[in-house]
Amino acid sequence: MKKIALITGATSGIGEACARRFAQNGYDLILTGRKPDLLEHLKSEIEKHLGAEVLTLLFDVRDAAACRAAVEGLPERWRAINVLINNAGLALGLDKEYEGDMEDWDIMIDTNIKGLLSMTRFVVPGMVERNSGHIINIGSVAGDAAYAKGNVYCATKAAVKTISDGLRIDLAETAVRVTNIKPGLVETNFSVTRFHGDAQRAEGVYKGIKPLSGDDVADVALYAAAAPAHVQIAEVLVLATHQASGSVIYRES
Ligand code: NDP
Ligand code: 8X3
Repeated sequence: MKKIALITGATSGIGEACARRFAQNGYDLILTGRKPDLLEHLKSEIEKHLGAEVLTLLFDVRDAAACRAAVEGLPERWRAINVLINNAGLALGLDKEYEGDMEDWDIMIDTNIKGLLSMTRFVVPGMVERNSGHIINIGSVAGDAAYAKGNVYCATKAAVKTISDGLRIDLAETAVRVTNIKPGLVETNFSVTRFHGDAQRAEGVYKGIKPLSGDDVADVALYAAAAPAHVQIAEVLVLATHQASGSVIYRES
């Protein structure tokens, strides 16, 4: 029986790259997202070309009841999840804290913190019962220290770090592992979303620097998952070579 990875937010960027990377390396996949066409397209492509079996689940991670129903409703064959990748997340806006959009704040907090917590709450008990499993949270360099106008997004990723650390403590008596991956600049749909669809402004974020790709982050996730059972990759900060921190980025002009 192949291992099973559940990936949230699999319809784009890092989540999509993790889907392909884990499929290439012997996992069957539970892929979750909000866009049915993209999910089904990814499922058929992976099943056809990468030989993995894929189950898709359509829900918004902000809806705790939907998260619960999705996990509790899994068919028997899919219940023993080996790896949970809490990837679904976003930044909205880049504004001074005292001028920020409060609706954007709610969406970031509800997705990046509460959505991740819901999935953890519903998937991890099964892992504890089986004394086997791995939770990989996609945090960010943004959680290490605030950067200008990053305020609430940075806070959500700082929360991901603390939530990962807390879970690792609570699971120390089990064989279940917890990894927090903290990428820097990754070229995905992230900045287009942050700037509410302004693709030109988003392009500027990656100007003069070769950013990471979703695949680069997926490689780190796979490395953590593939480590021997006694090795827990607790946290990884992964940056583009010309990025030194959330706010120090060297750009060629
Ligand atoms: P993308 O925008 O390319 O992908 C984000 C994915 O998350 C999409 O599939 C999106 O689906 C999904 N998603 C967002 N909100 C929800 C929700 N409420 N319910 C379900 N799915 C949701 O960005 P990335 O791949 O870059 O982002 C993935 C993760 O990586 C995020 O947690 C982000 O914070 C983190 N990260 C990104 C970095 C970067 O520079 N790109 C760096 C560090 C961390 P939909 O299209 O339906 O919104
Ligand atoms: C995404 C990385 O630095 O653009 O978490 O916020 S950053």
